[in-house]
This record gives sequence, structure tokens and C-alpha cells, in this order.
Amino acid sequence: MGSVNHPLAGFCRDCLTLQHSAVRRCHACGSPRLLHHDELYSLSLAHIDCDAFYAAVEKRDNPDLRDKPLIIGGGKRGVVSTACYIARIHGVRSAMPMFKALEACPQAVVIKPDMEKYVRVGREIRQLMLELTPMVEPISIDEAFLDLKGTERLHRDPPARVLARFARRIEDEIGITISIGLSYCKFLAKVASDFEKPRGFSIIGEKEALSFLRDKSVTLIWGVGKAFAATLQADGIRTIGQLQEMEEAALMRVYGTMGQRLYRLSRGMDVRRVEPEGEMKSVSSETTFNTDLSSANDLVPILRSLSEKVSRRLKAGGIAGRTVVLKLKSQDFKSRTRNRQLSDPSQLADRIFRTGLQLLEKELDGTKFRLIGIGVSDLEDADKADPPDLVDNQATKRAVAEGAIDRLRTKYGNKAVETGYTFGTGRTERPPGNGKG
Ligand code: DCP
Ligand code: MG
Repeated sequence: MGSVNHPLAGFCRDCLTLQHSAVRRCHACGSPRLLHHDELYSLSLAHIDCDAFYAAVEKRDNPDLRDKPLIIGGGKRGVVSTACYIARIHGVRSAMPMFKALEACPQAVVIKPDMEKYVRVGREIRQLMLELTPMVEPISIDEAFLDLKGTERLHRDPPARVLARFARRIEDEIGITISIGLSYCKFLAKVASDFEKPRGFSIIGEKEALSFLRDKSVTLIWGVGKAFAATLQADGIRTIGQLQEMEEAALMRVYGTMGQRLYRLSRGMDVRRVEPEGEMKSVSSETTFNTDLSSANDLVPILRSLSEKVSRRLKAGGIAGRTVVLKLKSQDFKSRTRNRQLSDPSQLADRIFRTGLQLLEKELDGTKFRLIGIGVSDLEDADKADPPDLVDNQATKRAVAEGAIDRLRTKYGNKAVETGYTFGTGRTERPPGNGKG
């Protein structure tokens, strides 16, 4: 007894005192917020997500709002960005039209979003995360994955306790609350952080993954949105447990690569690693617009010129990328990242652009975007890049043409050759970095 590694020793999330048996309340401070779990001291992959983020920041800055239902929203789109947990009791939800939200909760206080403030607070939180480990992968303004493996010596405490202490620190120093999910993989860490919000701390261990997932809806699986869930439902599949009974080959036959994902995630198999920011793992270029844009006419030429920028940098570095990544940020600062694998690594502007275009076309649903970016990841040496394509003759011709254009540009400068897509787009753009989230 007394050792933190004792399998039955849990601890109190409020005062961190060890709890030696399955008591209901902390013997030191009386708090009911105790953590016990078989794998409590062996799990190290965490997902952290702030609770009712924008609303929490506004309540922090105006204590009069603390006990009132609060909606952050309105603005141009006329929808709810988020609602505090009091307003949620009345049924208010993110993305709900404002008028509906006010029907559900007429007494709510409404505040327009102050994005700059939220971005600033998000960055402060990220800085504190980086004090725990460099392995921090931000996912959005208020959430990130952290891999705390190997930090036990540094912190003289296992990840679970480091995280509990972190939640306290965010409450003390930032003045908002967070929820934590702790698991062995990204998928379940994220599921866990959502499990008992707000101020949650949920743990999903390896041993319980299958049974935990069994009765859950397929929509819990990453990448299964409304449309795909409907497809699955039409095929008679509603729960993850049903997927657990199916063969990988069968799922892949019907749903392609998505079938493989269904197979793996339904069994709690997820090998994606936490990828910290700032590693040279991709080459990309992005731009923020003066006015938000939604049409292909506006976006496609920009995509083309960004693809050319990326391609120039790849060629200069003698590298190529196997995955094309399109990034969009909408008016309300929501990021969309879409990617597609190529059959071979590429450094050609034309290939990057055309792949990016296919990804972009699916996103043109009237949404107004404030930022577009294109890039490649899965970088490799350029020697295997862009082999002559026997199937697609047109592509080969374009590659040859691109080689010729490159030679002209080296000789006469970048502006000497303009392709059809970029010609005449003398648009003024916000300097990069301005207003980035
Ligand atoms: N957001 C938005 N529009 C949405 C969803 C979210 O503008 N449809 C913004 C407001 C949120 C922030 O992004 O505060 C973070 O999104 P989350 O999904 O994490 O939602 P919250 O943090 O508000 O609540 P939760 O406690 O459920 O995480
Ligand atoms: Mg949140």
C-alpha cells in the first residue's frame, strides 16, 4: 500500500490524495470526484476539450453571468456557436438557429462571439499543455491530444495524476473548465473526453474497449457522419457491436477503405500517433482572404497558385508528398481538413492542384470561407515521385508541360508563365498570419 502503482489505489481529482479502497468520497477532502481504474497508471494518451468554451470565457470575464443561461451566437450566420450548460438544460445546442434557441430558452443572455479573445485563450491553454509534454497535437481552438508516455520521470507522477493536476491549473489560472479523456489510442481518448462533460475525467482502458463500444452507435466512429450512418443503417448496421461481428474483407468489399476503418475502430484498434505541431511533416501554403469566398470561380484560381507555390518548394527541396491535404476555414473559424492519398508521391503542381480540386468540389456547399490552404504530407525523397503514367496519358503530357514551364520560370522568373487558372487573378489577400486561428 501507499504506492501509486498499487492496482487499487485511485486518487481524488480535487486534492490528489491517494484512495486505497473503493470508497465513495475522498477521505481527505470529502470530494466525490475519485478516479479508480485498472489501467489508471498505464494509460498515457489524453484528449482534452474545454467545456462550453466560448461561453466559459465570457462567464469568466463577467461573473454576473455565472448562474444565467448564456448563448454565444448571433453574428452574421444567426446560429448558436455554443451555449453554457445551463442553457443546454433548456435544449439549446450549437448550430441551432438563434430564433429556435430563444424559443427554447427565452431568458438566455446572448453575446456575440469575440473570436480574437477565444483564440488568445486557446493559445494560453496550449502553452500550458506544452509544459506537460512537447507531444501536443491541437485539433481545434479548444481541444488537443497529448501523449504523456515517458513523462513520468519528469513529472514524478503518472499521466493520470498529471492530467488531474492540469485540470485544476486551468481552472485556477485560466478560469474555465476542461474535460479529459484518457485511453491508449486517439479514438477512445476523444470519446472519453466527451463522456461526462463538463469537468469530466473518463478512462477507457484496453481491456474494456470492445465491451464499451459494443452497444454504441456507429456515429461514434471517426468519419461516420449523418450520410454514412444512413448508408450503414440501410444495410442494417446501427451499432458498433454489429461491426465487431463482421470480417474485415467483407467490410472492405462493401465500403472500401472506410470499411477498413470501421473494422479497426469498432475493435478499438487505432494506431494513429499524436503528431505535435511544428514538425516538418508537410509542405503547404495557405492564404486568408479580405472578404469571405464561397464560389469555385473565386477559390479555384487561388488553389491553383497555392499548389504552384507548394510544388516550387517541393522541387527546390528535392522532396515529394504522397498525401494531398486541403484545408479550409469557414467564416465562423471552423476548420475543415480533407486529404487524399496519391498512388505515388508527387511534387507536381498540376497533380497537387487536381487532387485538391476534387477535394474542394465536395466542400462547395455555399459555406463562406475565410481561408484556403493546400499542401502535401507523407514526405519522401523525390526519386520515386511522379513516374510516367501509362494509364493517364493526359497526366503525362501535363507533367512534361510542367517541366517545360519550370525551366522557363527558372530562366525568366515566376511571373513569366501563368497557367489558365491563375492568369489575371490580381486579388489582394490578407497577409498570411492575419486572423489565423
Ligand atoms: N463552435 C461553433 N459552432 C459549432 C460548434 C462549436 O462556433 N457548431 C465553437 C464554439 C465552441 C467551440 O467552437 O465553444 C468549441 O467547440 P466544442 O464542440 O468543443 O463545444 P464547446 O466547447 O462549446 O462545448 P463542449 O463542452 O460540448 O465541448
Ligand atoms: Mg469544447
